Amino acid sequence: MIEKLTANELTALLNELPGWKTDDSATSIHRSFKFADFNEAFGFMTRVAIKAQEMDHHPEWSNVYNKVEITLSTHEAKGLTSRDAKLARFIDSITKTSADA
Ligand code: H2B
Repeated sequence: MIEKLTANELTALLNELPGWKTDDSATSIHRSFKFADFNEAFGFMTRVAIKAQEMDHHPEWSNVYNKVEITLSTHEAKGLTSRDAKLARFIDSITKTSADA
């Protein structure tokens, strides 16, 4: 069973990835993205989907035209783990800051 991030690890992660915020119970992180149009949003989602499938770690997300909402959590651990950190880092690495909603 994968371990949850410690409080210190979570604080460090949020400092490293300032676009992401935790929910009140600190069991997930969330970020909103806004793209030029649906084509860009769906292209982004496709890249995230391929990575998620490779990692066997999947986002909760929604898309409305050019907006994408992503929540990351590790169901198996009922909280945040290094898998969420890795996927969030990947997502940020393929996203320009202008995609912040
Ligand atoms: N994604 C997320 N976010 N959390 C999980 O615990 C998880 C997953 N578990 N994707 C994986 C799939 C598991 O169900 C399969 C069987 O490996």
